[in-house]
Amino acid sequence: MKFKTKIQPYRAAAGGWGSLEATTRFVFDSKQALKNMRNLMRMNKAKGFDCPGCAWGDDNKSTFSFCENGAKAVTWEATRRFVDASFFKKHSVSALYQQSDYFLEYQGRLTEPLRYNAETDHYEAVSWDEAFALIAKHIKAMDNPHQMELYTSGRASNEASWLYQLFGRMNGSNNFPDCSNMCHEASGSGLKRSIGVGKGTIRLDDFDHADAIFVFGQNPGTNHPRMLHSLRHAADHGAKIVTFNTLRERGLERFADPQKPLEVVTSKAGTISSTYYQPNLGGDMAAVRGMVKALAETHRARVTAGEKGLFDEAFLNAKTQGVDAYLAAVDNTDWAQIVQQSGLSEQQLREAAAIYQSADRVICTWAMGITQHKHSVDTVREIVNLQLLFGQLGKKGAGLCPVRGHSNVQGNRTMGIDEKPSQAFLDALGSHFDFEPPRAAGHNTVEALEAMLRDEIHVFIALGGNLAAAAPDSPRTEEALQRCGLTVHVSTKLNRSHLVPGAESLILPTIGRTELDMQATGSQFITVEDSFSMVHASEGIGKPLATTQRSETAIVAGIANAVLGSEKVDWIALAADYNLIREHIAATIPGFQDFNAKCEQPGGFYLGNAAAELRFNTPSQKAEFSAAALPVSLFPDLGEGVTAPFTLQTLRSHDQYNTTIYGLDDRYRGVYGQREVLFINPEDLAEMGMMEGQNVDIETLWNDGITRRVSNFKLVPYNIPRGNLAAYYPETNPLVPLSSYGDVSFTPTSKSVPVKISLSAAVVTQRIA
Ligand SMILES: Nc1nc2c(c(=O)[nH]1)N[C@H]1C(S)=C(S)[C@@H](COP(=O)(O)OP(=O)(O)OC[C@H]3O[C@@H](n4cnc5c(=O)[nH]c(N)nc54)[C@H](O)[C@@H]3O)O[C@H]1N2
Ligand SMILES: Nc1nc2c(c(=O)[nH]1)N[C@H]1C(S)=C(S)[C@@H](COP(=O)(O)OP(=O)(O)OC[C@H]3O[C@@H](n4cnc5c(=O)[nH]c(N)nc54)[C@H](O)[C@@H]3O)O[C@H]1N2
Ligand SMILES: [Mo]
Repeated sequence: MKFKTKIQPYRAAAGGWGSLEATTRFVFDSKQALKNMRNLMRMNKAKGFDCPGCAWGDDNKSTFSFCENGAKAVTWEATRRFVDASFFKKHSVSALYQQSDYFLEYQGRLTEPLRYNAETDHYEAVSWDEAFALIAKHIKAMDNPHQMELYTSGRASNEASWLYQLFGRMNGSNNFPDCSNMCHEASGSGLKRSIGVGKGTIRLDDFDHADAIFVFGQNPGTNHPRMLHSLRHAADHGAKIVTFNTLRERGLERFADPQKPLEVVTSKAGTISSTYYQPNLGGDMAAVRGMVKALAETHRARVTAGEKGLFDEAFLNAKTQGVDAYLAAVDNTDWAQIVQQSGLSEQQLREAAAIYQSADRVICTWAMGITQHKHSVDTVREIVNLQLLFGQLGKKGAGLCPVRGHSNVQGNRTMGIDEKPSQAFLDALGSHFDFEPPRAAGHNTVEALEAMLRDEIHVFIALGGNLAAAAPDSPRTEEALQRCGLTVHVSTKLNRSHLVPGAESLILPTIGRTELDMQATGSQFITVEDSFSMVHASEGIGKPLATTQRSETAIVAGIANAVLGSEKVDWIALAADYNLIREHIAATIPGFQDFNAKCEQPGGFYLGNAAAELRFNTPSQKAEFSAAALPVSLFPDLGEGVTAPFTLQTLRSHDQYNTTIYGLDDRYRGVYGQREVLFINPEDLAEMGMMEGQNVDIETLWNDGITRRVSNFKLVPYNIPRGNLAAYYPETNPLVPLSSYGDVSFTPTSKSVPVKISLSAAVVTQRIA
């Protein structure tokens, strides 16, 4: 495939014509325009399916609750192109491995179960029963239950993921690595420690009541487009939107609502951010601390003058603990360190503090720019500290909002996809099913890969996702998968993970969320949970491409039945009627009483959040301040005299869904027809004696002697702080060391990789010639 490449800054607002155009192009390109349009219109409505795009909530009010990128997610699933055994007859696994992720994705839907033949290096057709029998054979041959890893990607439904965790635990292990480990883990860990619950405290309509919204480290224009409606609406009503983002992101600057035709026609775009700060990568903890330092100063000055202070003393006294130690830590942090680490001036941070202080109700939102660093848990807790000082919990229009990634990643955790489950949950599961669940903590994603590399893991099963491309340190991750005795992928589309098989490997084709899920007792719906703890039903409508595809729930049941039999759990009966699964969920997971009845409520039901009601499930039963010091460095000792000239973040383009590459454009950043680009500050470019458009190699500086390099990335000057770089994931995953992960969270540090760059060999030769 050949693409026309160009770099051309995008001058229009986000949304608007650009996204209407792009949406219609995607809808019509996929050759089943009518069916797609019908799908889009039913997305996120009371009846219909939940958008598989992101985990943003839905108000069920507007007629067309879809966005450009949701449209892509849906149309991509609805393709008529397919991959079956005859496709693999033509292509060996090693030949396919040479192809791009875009090529793999473009081949279409997987339609029949396939088994890898190591002798011929081709996948071949296998029956479902043979596939389940093969899995059972491998699992029964393990020396102990901890030799299996059950990976989950956040699109799996509540029903499928609950059944999956039950299977894993009945088989004896808590090894449940999942995509969340690479994503919002720091939010869960940080929030749990600070406020006792690892989820956001606000509801969607809180955005209508906020006076200020602080948006840290996220790019909603691309990754949560429906969030722009909430931000735009809030801004129109006078709320201040303050953005902290290393890059200038178009979607955070201006937004024309594509669902308001007048706005599009008149190009009347609304301003989103009233103030935009560009901290250094990893500089947000310092930035928030700087704000608090300024606020504490004002607070004390007022109190000394006999006036009412800034902080909410009543809230602090009644509901929190540790404020004095925290403020002492703030006093101990000097401005020089704050300015150096945040990359923002004292004046900018005082200005941000002034906006914060003038708002009665404040929401703080964040995503990967906060969670994929070494000190992410401390950074999340620093944001909580700020909010606690002002009592910004338990009131309308205020609170904490980690904006989740995958559409049901929050639900998966609620259902028990958790390598460190609570003892109470295990007790409930054990007594309901009369078995003794494993008590020891299992592996997260990094630990799972490490164990695989040590040859401690025999069976790897993935309920969705694409671990080979999503995990860091690609060559080591691929080797980890290849070292397994059996790898099993429950997937909708061909991806990189299928091409690094274990000694034996299976691809099990599943139907997607948009498709009709017909089981023995009739058509089934599933449920999901959004970022705002709303659980609702989702029912597909499209006819599956092949009768040989099965639902995720049926596949999990098939595996469990083959391994464990039906003595304790009649897995096959559960897969025949998902209501039965929901009855078990109701009996084992808090908040799900009368689950089946509640699914009838239009828009779903709210799970509740104790912290939002000022009940804190922490050791002190209060919200706990964290008094962590700012990190001394984001990197380990890189060797004598070695310092990293650049810090690289790896992020998403506009035309991708994680490792799924829809197209090669990144419209809002002005990149077309290519993905191997490196965003760099123009002054850094000049200082390096390099020019726009030249190709460079990027090499990681690390302390383990391993060379990590990617080549031929085109330099694109961009509005980004000096010393910071940005390039797309997953192309740059080979640069992220597996041993570089967040403290406590174990999340790979995808947003801070120490690197150096040099002109690529081809260019150097050209120059010499
Ligand atoms: N269309 C689409 N939608 C998606 C996804 C997708 O791939 N495509 N992925 C889904 C998933 S799983 C997730 S987790 C979310 C991801 O949503 P995002 O978190 O928005 O994803 P990223 O592209 O990684 O963008 C990170 C943003 O944070 C900024 N940033 C990076 N480091 C820092 C930092 O240290 N400080 C600050 N202040 N800013 C920083 C970057 O400049 C960038 O704007 O989106 C979900 N929705
Ligand atoms: N360098 C770097 N690495 C990162 C990140 C980063 O910002 N930078 N982000 C991290 C984040 S936030 C995340 S969440 C992870 C994502 O990690 P994963 O969730 O593992 O990856 P995805 O790309 O979302 O998975 C895509 C695959 O899922 C399958 N799939 C799609 N829909 C369905 C379905 O309905 N059912 C089933 N069974 N399968 C389906 C398809 O086969 C598709 O190829 O990546 C992480 N990796
Ligand atoms: Mo994510």
